Amino acid sequence: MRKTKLHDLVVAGGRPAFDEKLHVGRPNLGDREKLMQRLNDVLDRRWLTNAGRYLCEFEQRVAGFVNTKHCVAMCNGESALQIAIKALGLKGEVIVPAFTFVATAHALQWQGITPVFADVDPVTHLIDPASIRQLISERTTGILAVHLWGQPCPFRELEDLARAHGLKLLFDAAHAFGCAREGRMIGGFGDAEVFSFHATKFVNSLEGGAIVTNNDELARVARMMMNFGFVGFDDVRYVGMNAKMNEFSAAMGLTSLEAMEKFISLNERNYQLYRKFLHGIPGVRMLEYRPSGRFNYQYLVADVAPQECPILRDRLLDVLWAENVMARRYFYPGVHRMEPYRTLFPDAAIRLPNTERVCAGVLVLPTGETMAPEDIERVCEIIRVSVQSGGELMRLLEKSPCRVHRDMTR
Ligand code: T4K
Repeated sequence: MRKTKLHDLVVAGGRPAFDEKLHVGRPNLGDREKLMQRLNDVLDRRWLTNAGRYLCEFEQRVAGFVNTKHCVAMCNGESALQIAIKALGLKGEVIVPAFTFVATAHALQWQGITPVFADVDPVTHLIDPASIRQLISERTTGILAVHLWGQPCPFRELEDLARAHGLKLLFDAAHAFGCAREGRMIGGFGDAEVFSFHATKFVNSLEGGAIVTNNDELARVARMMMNFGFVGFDDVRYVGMNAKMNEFSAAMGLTSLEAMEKFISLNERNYQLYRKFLHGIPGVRMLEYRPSGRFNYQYLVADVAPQECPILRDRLLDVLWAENVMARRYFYPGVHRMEPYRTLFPDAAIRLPNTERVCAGVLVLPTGETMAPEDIERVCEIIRVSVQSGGELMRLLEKSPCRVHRDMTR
């Protein structure tokens, strides 16, 4: 159903714009037939996991694509982060952005390392080197920066800071596969970088992650750690864990990799359509990407500015969910406001003003291969009508609050 006026909206008595839910992380699938061939081959050969053929091919292709000496693929991005952190020998305190997915901080806290939260740039949402500088202490052993939304971090400043203070530099590149800055692919920065290939990522292996690095020793240690610490059949040298990627995941990862360029161009098309259809709506803007980079556009990030937009971001989310548009307010309320960090650092918000502001404004919109151009136009119509109806809509929502974003049904 098209939306042109307040009473067309579900919250004002209309019918939903979409019969089916539109999701932010709807997986891209790639060539199904090729995937099925690979899965059958895995079953025929009865080699299901533990350094299988598809895993080795996936690692080689990822390393070749991002131009690093090593790729160590694992069962998910958070495990890969944990192993990278351990293999790098981080301890004490590590500086991380407060505006990220909670896995970034958990990967440290899980092994008794204190995440120290830095603020972010209010425009790019990336970690702010000036904030990091103020947080470096005698206990700091590293910086764990995040290429948020696939935008490369300010790597020169971060490399200078790490060098000047003798710190390790690790990048959480969960959002940034296929991205580049100034001609350098994400993957080769710092001591190591970590990708996620979770189902919701534009290249996915169902669940999956990887450490990429040019450091031979780091790759060797990481490979042991993710296989219980084994070197040979009977020789264990480290406290390891089981973080191996299985063959079905690797088969999916390869199939997804082969369709990557198609996914990027669809995501970019979707991004440009959102920009076009949201243009001129007061206080609602799409994230702008720097011209010098290559991006995967897998997260379509809008910002709803409270001073300019007559409707609050959270009320807009209520309206969208009622229409079956499952937009997300990633990464609300900020890692520093989640447990255990909220209790450990009750005053953190005071020195994170940009994080607080960004958390209150971000709205991530559905994209991926299942979104047709007319779907995007209709999502934007809902936003336009909501903003145009501003005060009246806010009063209506106050009378019959419809906090649908708390309903997690799929
Ligand atoms: N670092 C950063 C910066 C990250 O963003 C992440 C993960 C990590 C590290 C850790 O990497 P992994 O260990 O996950 O490999 C999702 C993803 O689970 C997570 O991978 C991702 N970041 C995060 C940003 O988003 P949730 O809790 O929002 O997922 P969920 O289940 O609500 O799904 C998101 C949307 O996708 C929903 O609208 C439903 C839809 N969906 C999801 C799945 C799994 C589908 O349509 N189909 C599906 O199969 O965390």
